[in-house]
Amino acid sequence: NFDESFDNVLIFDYDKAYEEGTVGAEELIYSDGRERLSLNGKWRFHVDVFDSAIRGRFFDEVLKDRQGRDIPSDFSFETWEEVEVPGQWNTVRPEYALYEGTSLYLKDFDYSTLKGEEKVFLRIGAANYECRVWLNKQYLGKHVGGFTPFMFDVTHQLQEKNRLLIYVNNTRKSEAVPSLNFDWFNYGGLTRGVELIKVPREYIKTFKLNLVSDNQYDKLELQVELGGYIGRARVCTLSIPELGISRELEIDNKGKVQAIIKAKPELWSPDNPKCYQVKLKCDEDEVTDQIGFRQISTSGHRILLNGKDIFLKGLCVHEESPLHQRSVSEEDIREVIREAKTLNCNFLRLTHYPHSEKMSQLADEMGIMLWEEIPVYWCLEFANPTTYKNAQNQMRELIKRDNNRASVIIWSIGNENPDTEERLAFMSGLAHTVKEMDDSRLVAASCLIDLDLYQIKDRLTEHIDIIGVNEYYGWYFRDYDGLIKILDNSHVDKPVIITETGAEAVSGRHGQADELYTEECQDAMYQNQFKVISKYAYIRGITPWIMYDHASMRRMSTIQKGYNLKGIISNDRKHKKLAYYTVQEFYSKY
Ligand code: GCB
Repeated sequence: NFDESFDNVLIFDYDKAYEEGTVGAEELIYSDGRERLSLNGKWRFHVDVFDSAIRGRFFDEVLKDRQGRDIPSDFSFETWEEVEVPGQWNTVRPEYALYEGTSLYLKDFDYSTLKGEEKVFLRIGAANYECRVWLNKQYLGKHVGGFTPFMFDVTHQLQEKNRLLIYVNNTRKSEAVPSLNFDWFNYGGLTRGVELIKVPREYIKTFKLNLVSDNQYDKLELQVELGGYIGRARVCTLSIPELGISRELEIDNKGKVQAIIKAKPELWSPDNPKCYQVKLKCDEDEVTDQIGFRQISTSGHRILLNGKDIFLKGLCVHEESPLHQRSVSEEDIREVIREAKTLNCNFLRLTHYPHSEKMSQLADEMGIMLWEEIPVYWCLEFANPTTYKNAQNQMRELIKRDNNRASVIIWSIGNENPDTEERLAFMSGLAHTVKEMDDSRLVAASCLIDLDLYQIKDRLTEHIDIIGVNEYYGWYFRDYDGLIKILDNSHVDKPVIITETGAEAVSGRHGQADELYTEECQDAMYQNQFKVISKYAYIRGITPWIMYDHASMRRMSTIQKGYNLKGIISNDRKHKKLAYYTVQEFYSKY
């Protein structure tokens, strides 16, 4: 059978390579200062429900049988439709709105051939969910996980005329992260940008610069790792002109730099989002970035930013444009942050997966603290080692991407997961991974309440710095007595953030406060919640659910009509519900 023989070759070999970490595992710090070629814009596109293109080896372009004889084919790339990258296929045509499966993207582009010993990486900002890539008919590898960037070294595949073919499949799977059931829209496709990045033979692979942890304010810690290291570069130069820093630092024989540099930067905070122009040069490679410096820590029930007690005044937000798209523009993101600041927020919880890197860059610039999360959401196959590896990989890719962003103060390892032995091992493992990679931020998760004992109770809390609590008193539970009982009964030794609370309101629907789905009902819930929550000193932040109404495939129902309506602003961002003003006023008092 033609189809099956190719399935075996393709699926078996590539999965094994992925398992061994030999494909899709390239790493390169993302920053300005390098030669890049954007491949964004118009691509050709083909929905492929039965994977015919892969089975039929479209990427070979000439179809042959096993004996090498031509076989008739009925396809031509020229006839594929045109789509925009970044984007999602769901908005291309009404027929694709709820499509979950395979699609193929094709881009032809020219590249001037490499003269010296440079390397070129192909970087895909995000592809939801599984992605396989061919360049000039050669298979580069696959990536799993819909929200983090990944790279391939394409130095040897690049030609003057190039054809890039990308398979993206957003089928929900039990073993995936997230798994089968989640409350947001499963957009499919190349949802973030695609580009080529050129680097010299020895290049800066990773670099991290932050204030030395342990609440010190006069020392920076620099960690650099070079890629392709052959011992040519002996030193790298760090410059931060505004701090009068220009330091040559020695590279060790493994191509690494670890240095402590005396400096007393002005501290970053939402009120003073001070960032410094930083340049790092190693031989021929040079990267530049805007970096802010701050300390974040906890002490008992308190959260300390630069040593000072803060209350996190936030909101949850999904990544979705007002046009019902996952791919968001810079202006869309600026609008979110501006709106949050108008609401007197100093914090946003980016749910439930990594948002675009543009968000954390702009949060640095505009001054808002962030909670970043991976989609370890509800039930996963916690006992499945492949699922763990996948979640861990998504966490690592996110940390590597944003480790120089001052705005990111919390890494969240998950949301509302059942308290089983397998889940505890899985998530405490993730907490450990985070701590190992980054001691300059806090680890959190939205944990569990025991509804029999009326207590915040979750074994995971031992492994994290901040306890998130999602509770929907006033909505899923209509009264507030339970909430008061829980908060009275809970003896936590760490700061708690109410990471979710909310109620549904159809934008513009009015009625009595006890009439469900009206703005008055939603608003009453907010007023009651704030009254209760503000009495508990161990609660050090709130991020109600949610800033904007958002699309969700599991809410195809009478009133919700495909949307989670708990936004305090409508999905098109045009209408502010009554609760908006209650949040704004409450936060103005802190
Ligand atoms: C939750 C989830 C969130 C949902 C929300 C809701 O607990 O964490 O993803 O959208 O409740 O509206 O039910």
